[in-house]
Amino acid sequence: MDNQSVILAVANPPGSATRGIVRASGTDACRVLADAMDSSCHGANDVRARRRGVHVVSLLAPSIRALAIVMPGPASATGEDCAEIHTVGNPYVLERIIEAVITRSGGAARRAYPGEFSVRAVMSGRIGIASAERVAASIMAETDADLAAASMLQTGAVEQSTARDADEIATLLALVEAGIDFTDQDDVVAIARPQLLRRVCSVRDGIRARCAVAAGAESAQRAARVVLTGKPNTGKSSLFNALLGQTRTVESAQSGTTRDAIEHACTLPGGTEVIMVDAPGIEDAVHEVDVLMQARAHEAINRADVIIRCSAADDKDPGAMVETHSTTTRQATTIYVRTKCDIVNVSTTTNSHATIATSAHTGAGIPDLRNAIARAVSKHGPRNSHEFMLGVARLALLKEAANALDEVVIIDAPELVAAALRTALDRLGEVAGAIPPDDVLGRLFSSFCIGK
Ligand SMILES: Nc1nc2c(ncn2[C@@H]2O[C@H](COP(=O)(O)OP(=O)(O)OP(=O)(O)O)[C@@H](O)[C@H]2O)c(=O)[nH]1
Ligand SMILES: [Mg+2]
Repeated sequence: MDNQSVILAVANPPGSATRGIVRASGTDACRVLADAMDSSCHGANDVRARRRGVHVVSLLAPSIRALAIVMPGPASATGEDCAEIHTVGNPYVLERIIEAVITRSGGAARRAYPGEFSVRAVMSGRIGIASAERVAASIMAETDADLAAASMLQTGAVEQSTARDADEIATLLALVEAGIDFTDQDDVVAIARPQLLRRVCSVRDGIRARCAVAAGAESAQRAARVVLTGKPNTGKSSLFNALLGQTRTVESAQSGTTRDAIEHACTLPGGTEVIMVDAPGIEDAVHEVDVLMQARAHEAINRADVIIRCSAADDKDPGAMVETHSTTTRQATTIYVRTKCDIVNVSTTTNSHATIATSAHTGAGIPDLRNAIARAVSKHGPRNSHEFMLGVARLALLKEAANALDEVVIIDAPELVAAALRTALDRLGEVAGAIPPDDVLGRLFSSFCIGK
């Protein structure tokens, strides 16, 4: 990753806003921005001189007045010189500013990659890898539960246990190296291989166990996706709105009203938050748009943790829909629901499965359905096992450490054993606080958005 260029990005969310921000970071950030300003304006000289503070400037292209905020390094978010241009929140104007700055920079500036501002903050030691993971998790959060999980990413438990592992591996490495260096001296005894293997395997198994707990905690923390599905016009959207307690999606007597998967966070009894998804009705695709709708519906079903299969109370052949859905690839829990039960009374037990009778119009059965979803979601595991919450970067580092320790078990030559132990020690050291190498950072920061 190139650390020399000045990186630029729009730092506010996509779309129009009252104010817009172009963010720059890099050793030459102030000079590069000043070159895109009218130098007869005092503010441009303050920016060029890296003077901390807010300066009024005139941009050359487009020719508008703006505020420039200068935050010289190392006391800045990235540790480098940072500067921001605050102006009108028009995406077109912000893009023009970035283009103009890059063009005038003579190759010194470029657009930032996703997460690159945070990469630089980690590289310069301004934030630790755990904080960066927390930023990544916060960016991707869809619910309050996701945000809470993001905040748990920095409990320190992982660092402490990893520091203990690193300590043990450092001891073993010292013993192995002593064996290599002093084989001719009687009073230095290298560690016996069985003892070495026992201690290495103990550390490795501990690491793997923590990785497994972390993976479990991650999936437990992720809000479950609850997808409503069934034939067109079954009353899925009406049920979706009834479950949410607000009208979020269009209901209509016309078949095929819902054309896209619509998502909304929903809090269930007991406080569990889920992502409720209203999907297009399942039917044979005739027109081009039907193909797209069916693709959206199947995509939603395939990502579901809980599937609510809806069939209308007056549907003479509700089983047909059940067959259509048998291609689901994930292990989702299915809840069978009869809709529109205010029109016709239905039996809620069939030979194969229990069914919940509902009516979006009268509200009958909605509390039962909400309870059933909460029960189904709770099957996905405890949602508070976040002591060992890990982000993707630290998880990858720990896995690499465990893999290196696997090598110790299968190779015999002391030099190679020492090299593998050193690799494991480096990875563990990175988790316990040191700076991780570029490739691991790349894995983490590819999940960021530009400007973060
Ligand atoms: N009587 C009665 N009518 C309902 C109920 N739920 C939905 N409807 C009616 O059924 C029709 C279809 O409702 P929607 O919720 O749009 O059905 P949908 O399954 O989302 O339909 P598509 O999006 O086209 O697949 C509308 O006219 C609703 O008013 C209900 O509980 N009782
Ligand atoms: Mg609908």
